[in-house]
Amino acid sequence: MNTSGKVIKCKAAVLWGLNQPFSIEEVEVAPPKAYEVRVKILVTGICRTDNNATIGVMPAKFPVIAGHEAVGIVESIGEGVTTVKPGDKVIPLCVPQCGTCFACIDPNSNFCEKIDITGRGVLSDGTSRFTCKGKPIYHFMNTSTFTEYTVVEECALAKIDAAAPPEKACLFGCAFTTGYGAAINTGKVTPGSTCAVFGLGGVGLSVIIGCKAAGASRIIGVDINSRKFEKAKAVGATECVNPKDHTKPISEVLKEMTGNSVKFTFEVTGNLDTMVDALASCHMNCGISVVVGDPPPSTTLAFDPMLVFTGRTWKGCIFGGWKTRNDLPKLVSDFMAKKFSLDQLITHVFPFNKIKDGFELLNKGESIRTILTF
Ligand code: PAD
Ligand code: ZN
Ligand code: ZN
Repeated sequence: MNTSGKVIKCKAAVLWGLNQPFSIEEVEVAPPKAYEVRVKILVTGICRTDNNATIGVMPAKFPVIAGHEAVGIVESIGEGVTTVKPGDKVIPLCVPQCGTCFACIDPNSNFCEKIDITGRGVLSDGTSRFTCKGKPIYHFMNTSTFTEYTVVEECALAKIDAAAPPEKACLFGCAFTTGYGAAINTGKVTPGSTCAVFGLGGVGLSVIIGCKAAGASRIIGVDINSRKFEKAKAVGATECVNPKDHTKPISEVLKEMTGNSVKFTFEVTGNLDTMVDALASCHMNCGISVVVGDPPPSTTLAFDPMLVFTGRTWKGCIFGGWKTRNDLPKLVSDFMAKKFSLDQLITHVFPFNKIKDGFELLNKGESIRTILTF
């Protein structure tokens, strides 16, 4: 049946309010307006950032359809859309690439002004394409993928190889791209170096894959959940350490383990204390520490300025620093050419209506990535 130009009724997981459970509802998805695209979602991953939205750590407007790590097929396009067509395999982009803003023009920046990390929850014309029970439902991070159909702006879509397997390629929509890019683009890990990665979830494991690809000779995984160590080692960690097993600060433990030679550290938990620990853990003069975990909103951080005065560099990145529309198709091609494997990152594959089980596993620390299929 040709659905182009018509409202589509489909299943979606709606969050009616903060700290409310995901509720599977029938929603109406309006056709795309100019420069917008309606996408049939095939699979979507569960990321910590989605959970953060449910508890107010990531800004969102409610009621909302969350989700941002997906692969879909273009169902229909709005007026003026030229870069994708119905049938194309695509990844919705929580970091768009409009191509015209300051960040898009600057070769070293990817923080496109079209990004929605402040919880605007609407498309460019100020409205939503979702309704449920007569109420408008807000979008999330330009993507909203916990639904069978979504509408996104053309600049928030990367067209990928039609042969890419959706249940793996969805990880390019967040976890892999973020972590791998943090190591390659932001940290610029050097061959033979020693790295420490704080937080061994889907994003942290992807940082390890990036450190390994960059030629790091020692990669130390740090996590308060020792059940994460096996996977970390499987993707390239040379050793792992649990701060809870030590009475000394973790920066001292790492210094002793390495003879004070940790050059790169990555914070991939989103905890303020860990951000300072990771900074303190890299070499006092030439160390580079990268903040990848989402900091809680409206918080400030106290730290000893001596940590940077002596020469450490403290950096952060959104979505691994990639220019998303340009770079994602190339990353997917590298994956198809078997330059890296994503198998270790996927621990569970569930049908979409088991979304609550997926979040429960995440919060119990029992999953890396759960992929939901439609
Ligand atoms: P996850 O919950 O799967 O993994 C986080 C890991 O951190 C878990 O294994 C925890 O046990 C571990 N952890 C928690 N507290 C500590 C601590 N104090 N010390 C050491 N380890 C700890 O999350 P994820 O991998 O999906 O995401 C990780 C972070 O990255 C999270 O904050 C998420 O919001 C953020 C993120 N940032 C971007 C970006 O563009 N910067 C993109 C995607 C996700
Ligand atoms: Zn832009
Ligand atoms: Zn994410």
